[in-house]
Amino acid sequence: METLANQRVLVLGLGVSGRSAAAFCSERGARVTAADERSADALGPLDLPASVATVVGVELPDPASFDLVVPSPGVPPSRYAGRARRVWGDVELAARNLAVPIVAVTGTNGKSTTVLLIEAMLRAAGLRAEAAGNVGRPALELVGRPLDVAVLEVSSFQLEAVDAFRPRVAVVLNLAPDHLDRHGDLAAYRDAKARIFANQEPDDVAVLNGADPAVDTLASRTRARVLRFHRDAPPAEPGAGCAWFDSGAICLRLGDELSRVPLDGLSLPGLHNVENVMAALLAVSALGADPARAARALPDFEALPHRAEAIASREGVDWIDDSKATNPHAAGRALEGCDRPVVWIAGGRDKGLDYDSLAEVACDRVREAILIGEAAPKLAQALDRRVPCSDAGSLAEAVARAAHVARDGDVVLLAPACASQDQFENFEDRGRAFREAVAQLDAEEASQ
Ligand code: UMA
Repeated sequence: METLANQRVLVLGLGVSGRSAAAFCSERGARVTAADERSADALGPLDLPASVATVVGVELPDPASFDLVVPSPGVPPSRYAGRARRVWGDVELAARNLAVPIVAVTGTNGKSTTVLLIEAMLRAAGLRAEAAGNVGRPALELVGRPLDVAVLEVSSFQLEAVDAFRPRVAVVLNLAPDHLDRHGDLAAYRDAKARIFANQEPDDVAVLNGADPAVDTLASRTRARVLRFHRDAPPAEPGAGCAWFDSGAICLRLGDELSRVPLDGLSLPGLHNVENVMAALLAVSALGADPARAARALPDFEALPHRAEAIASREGVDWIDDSKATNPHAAGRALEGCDRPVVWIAGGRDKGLDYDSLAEVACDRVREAILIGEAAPKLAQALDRRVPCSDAGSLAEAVARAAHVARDGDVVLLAPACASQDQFENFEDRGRAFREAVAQLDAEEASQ
C-alpha cells in the first residue's frame, strides 16, 4: 500500500494512540472506522475529524472487512490476528512517514528515562530531536515536525504490530519477566522485543546491555553493528564499540577513540540509571554526536515523576514514590536502592509474574510489606514467612498503616511490582493517589 487514500482503515482502541492514528489516516484520505469497547461516556470527548466513523461500547468490528488494521498497543493480537489483511501499529505508520533517522529504545525498565536522555543529549549536541512513543506522546505526533532525529520508546506491545520498522539505532536496555499475561511466556515476550532488530542492516547500530545475559543473547538476532554497555568492568573484547562505568565516569570506546565522561553532576540515582546514561551516550555517538557535547545535558536532567521520587519526609521517615515499578524486576531495584529499613507498599494487578526472586531481595530489607489490590494474596504467598506482611486493600489504607509501623530512619517505599489498573487509571494516577494520601496524613495531624 503506497498511500492511505481511499483505503478502508480500522483503528482498534481509542486511547491516545488510537485517536492520533484515526486522525492521521483520515487526514491522508483513508476511510477510517475507529472502534473501542468502552462506552462513549467512559471514553469522553474524542475530538476526531468528522469523517471518522466510530463504533464504541460494543464488540470490535470484524477486521476482515478492512484493508488495514491499526491496533492500539493495549489491544492484544488475539483480537485481529488471522483476520486482518495488513496490520500496522502507530509506530509502523509513524516510521513509514518519518524522513529522519529513528532511535528506538526498548527493554523492561528504564525506557522512558533513556529516550528522554537521548532527546536531551542530541539537543545539547546541536541536533533537533523529539521523543515519543510509549513514553506517552503518540509516535505519529512526530510526523511533520522539524527534526533531525526521532527518538521512540517502543514497548513489546507496539513491537507486535510493526512490519518494515527499521530504526537506525535500536537500544535494548534489559530483559526481565513482564507482561506475561499478554505474551504467554518469557520466550514470546523476548521475541516481541527482538522485533526491534528485524529489519536492521549492517549499517545500522544495536546498543545492548552486555551485563544482561538475556539481552546479550539477542545479539545473534540483529544484522546491525553491535555496541555494548557494561555496568562494571570493561569487556575483554571491545567489539565494534562499548561503554563501561569506572570510578564515577563513563568510558566510551568507539573504534580507536577512547573518551571519558564524568558523571559528577548527575542527579539520577542508582546504577541502573548509569546504565541508561551509557546506553544513551552510545546511541547518540552512533548518530555522530560528540559525546562530550552531548553529556552537557546531564547536570540539568531530572528524574521523571513516580520513579524513586522522594515525595515527603516526616518524623524521620522518607516517603518514596516508585509507582512506575510495575514489575518485580523494577521493584527489586527500588528495594536494593534503599540503604535503610523499608516499609514496602506493593501489589495491584498481577501480570502472570513470579515474585520469588523479589521475595529474596525483600527479606533482608523490609520491616513490613503492606499489600494492596488483586495481587495481595499471590504476593503474600511468595513472601510467606520471610517478610512480615499485612493486607491493606486500598492504597490510602496502606499509607495509614505505613505511617503507623515506620520508625525513625525508615523509608516508606511504594514499589508495587504490579500493574495499577485494578484500582487506578494508570501508574501516574496511582503515584498521585499515594502523594495525596501522604499529604492527608499531615492534614489530619494538623487538625488534631
Ligand atoms: N481496548 C479495547 N479492546 C481491547 C483492549 C483495549 O477496546 O481488547 C480499548 C480500551 O477500552 C481503551 C483503548 O483500547 O480505550 C486503550 O488503548 P491502549 O491501552 O493502547 O492505550 P493508549 O492510551 O493508546 O496508550 C498506549 C500505551 N498503552 C499501553 O501500552 C497499554 C501507552 O503506554 C503509550 O504511552 C501510548 O499508547 C502512546 O504511545 C502506557 C503503558 O502502560 C504508558 N505501556 C506499557 C508499559 O509501559 O508497561 C507497555
